[in-house]
Amino acid sequence: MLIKKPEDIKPSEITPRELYMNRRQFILAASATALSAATVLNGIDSPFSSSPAIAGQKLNNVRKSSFSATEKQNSFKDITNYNNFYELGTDKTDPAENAKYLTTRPWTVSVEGEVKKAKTYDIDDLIKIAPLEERIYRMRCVEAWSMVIPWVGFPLSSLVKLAEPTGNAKFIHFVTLQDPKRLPGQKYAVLDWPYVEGLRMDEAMHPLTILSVGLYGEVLPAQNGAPIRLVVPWKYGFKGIKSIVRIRFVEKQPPTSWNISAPQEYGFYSNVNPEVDHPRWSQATERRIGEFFRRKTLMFNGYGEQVADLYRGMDLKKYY
Ligand SMILES: Nc1nc2c(c(=O)[nH]1)N[C@H]1C(S)=C(S)[C@@H](COP(=O)(O)O)O[C@H]1N2
Ligand SMILES: [Mo]
Repeated sequence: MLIKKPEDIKPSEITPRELYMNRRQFILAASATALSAATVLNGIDSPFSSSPAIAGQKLNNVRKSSFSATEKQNSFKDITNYNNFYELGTDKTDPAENAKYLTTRPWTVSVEGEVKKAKTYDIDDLIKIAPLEERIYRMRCVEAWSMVIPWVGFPLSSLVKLAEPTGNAKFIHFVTLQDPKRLPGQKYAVLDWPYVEGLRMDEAMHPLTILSVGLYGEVLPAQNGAPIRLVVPWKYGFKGIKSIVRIRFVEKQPPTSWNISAPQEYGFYSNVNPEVDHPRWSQATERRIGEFFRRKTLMFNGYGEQVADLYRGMDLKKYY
C-alpha cells in the first residue's frame, strides 16, 4: 500500500473539490488573457511597463542582518519554481510559468485605517523608507515542506511607525492585488479573492517580521509575490501574503483567506507547531526541499526564543 506523504497532498485536496480549478481550465484562462494583457501594457507610460523584466535587477546597499539563519540556503531555482501563489495557478510550477502576467509597475500600496498618517505609497518610494537588509529565514509551509530563503526587505515595524497607529489599532489587515488580467487564477473561485491576511499588532511589530522586496540580492520575482510581500518566519507560509496593495490598521481581528476557506483547518495564528497536527496530516516533521530525509519540525519553526513571549498564557491548541 502506498502511504501518502504530506508534501504530496494536492491543492485539489486542500480546497473544497467543487471550487478547485483544474490545470486545463487554468491554461485556457491564461491564454485568453495573454492578448489583453499585452494591449494594456502598451498603454502604460512607465519605464517599467513591461516588467516582470524588472525581476533579476540587483538591489543595492543591502545590509547583512544578525537575524539570519546560517543553514544552507535553497537554490534560486527551487525558491522560484516551487511556489504557492494560487492567483497564478495551483500547481507548484504554475506561478513561475504565469509570472509574466503579473506586471508590477505602476504599483501603489495604501496604508490606511486606524492611523494618523494614512498614505498611498508608490512602490518605488515605499522600498526606500528603511535600509534594505538580507534576512535568511527558515520557511515552513503548512503542507509540511520547508526551505531556507535569503529574503531582502525591511522590518514591517518601520512602516508601522511611519503610519502612527491610533489607540484603536489592534491588528493589521493585508490585501493582495485584485486584477484577473494580471492574476488570471482570480477567474476561478479557488479562494475568495482578493487574498487577505492579518497579524496582531505585536506580531507586526516583532523585529523578525519583514516586508520583502527581493531575494538573493535581486528584485523579487513575480511568483514570489512581487513587488512586495509579507514574511513571518515563525508562522506557516500562507501568512506571508504576496503582491500587497493595501495595509489596513483595524480594531477587530481581520478575516484571513485560508480561515474563510476551511476554518477547522486554518486558524488566525497559524504558528508553526509540531504538537498541533493539521486535521488531515501530521505537522511533526517536514521535508526540506532538496533533502531526502525528513526533519523534525521545530516549535515556532525554530524561532521560539524570539517569539514565544508573544503567546505566553495562550492555549495554542485553541488558538491554532
Ligand atoms: N496572495 C497570495 N499569497 C500567498 C499565497 C497565495 O496563494 N496567494 N500562498 C501562500 C503560501 S501557502 C505559501 S507557502 C507562501 C509561498 O511563498 P513562496 O512561493 O515565495 O515560497 O506564499 C503564501 N502567500
Ligand atoms: Mo503554504
